[in-house]
Order: sequence, then structure tokens, then C-alpha cells
Amino acid sequence: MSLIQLIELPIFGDGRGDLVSIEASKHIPFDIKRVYCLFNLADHPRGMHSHRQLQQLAFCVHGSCRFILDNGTERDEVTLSRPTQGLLIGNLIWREMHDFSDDCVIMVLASEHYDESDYIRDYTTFQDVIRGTAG
Ligand code: T46
Repeated sequence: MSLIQLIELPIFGDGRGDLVSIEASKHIPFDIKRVYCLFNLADHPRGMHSHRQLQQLAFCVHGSCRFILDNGTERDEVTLSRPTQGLLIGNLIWREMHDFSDDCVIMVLASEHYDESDYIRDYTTFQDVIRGTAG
């Protein structure tokens, strides 16, 4: 399966503008327990971690941002720049976010509540967990 899994959402546009809607179960392969947004982003990478269980769907609802995903053996990247295109980020995927445009706003739908113990913030530990040599 490709590392970069994109979910395309339909636009309901008319003379008044555009509308995009996301429905749990229909568009997203997990129940949404949390939504958060990233904005006022500095010229500094974010992410640089993996999650043990958490699954997420990330949208760049304004501006653009480059995501790198890494499953421990492969690495791939995609630039998000449309509110209609979501990037699915499964568990045990290392993610990095780079090159935020000045107007970048990222919205993330998450399968779990915030839990710092679910994060793997060290790349060597991430590789050990993938290989099954660390808990
Ligand atoms: C991810 C990428 C795409 C909370 O208290 N609650 C939350 O729901 C979140 C997401 C973060 N925080 C706290 C934890 C840190 O003290 O906010 C601070 C910044 O979080 P972090 O350094 O993890 O932010 P990013 O932008 O590197 O990563 C975030 C998500 O944490 C992460 O799950 O996949 O966005």
C-alpha cells in the first residue's frame, strides 16, 4: 500500500462560494475523537514523531505545507494545498511537516484524545518499535 494515501472530498460550489463537508464513517476510516488546528506557523519543521495507536487525517485548509511520511523502510512526501484533500496518517508512521506558507492553516482529525504516551519522538526508538525490538 502506498505511504501517501489521499482522501478527496467533493466540493458543493455555487454562485455564493464553495462548501466541503467531511462525514465520519463515510469519508474517514476511524471515529473522530479530537480535532485540532495548526496556524501562525514559523519557518521551522513540525511533527518529527510517530504515534503508537493514533490515526489521523490532515487537511491544509488554507495555504500549503509539505508532509513527509516514513514507515521505517520507505519515505515519501506530498504537498497539501487544498481543503478538499486529506492525508491519511496511520499509526506507526513517522511524520514531518515542512515549508509552511505564511497563510498555512492545517486541520487534523484524530482517532484518539491527546495522549503524550502514544508519541514516539525519537527516530531510533521508532525504528526499534517497527522492528519489534522495543516496546
Ligand atoms: C501530529 C502532527 C500532524 C496538546 O496538548 N493537545 C493536542 O491535541 C495536540 C495535538 C498537542 N498538544 C500539545 C503537546 C505539545 O506541548 O501541544 C504542543 C505541541 O504539540 P506537538 O509538538 O506534538 O505538535 P506538532 O505540530 O509537532 O504535531 C502535531 C500533533 O501533536 C501530532 O499528533 O501528528 O501535528
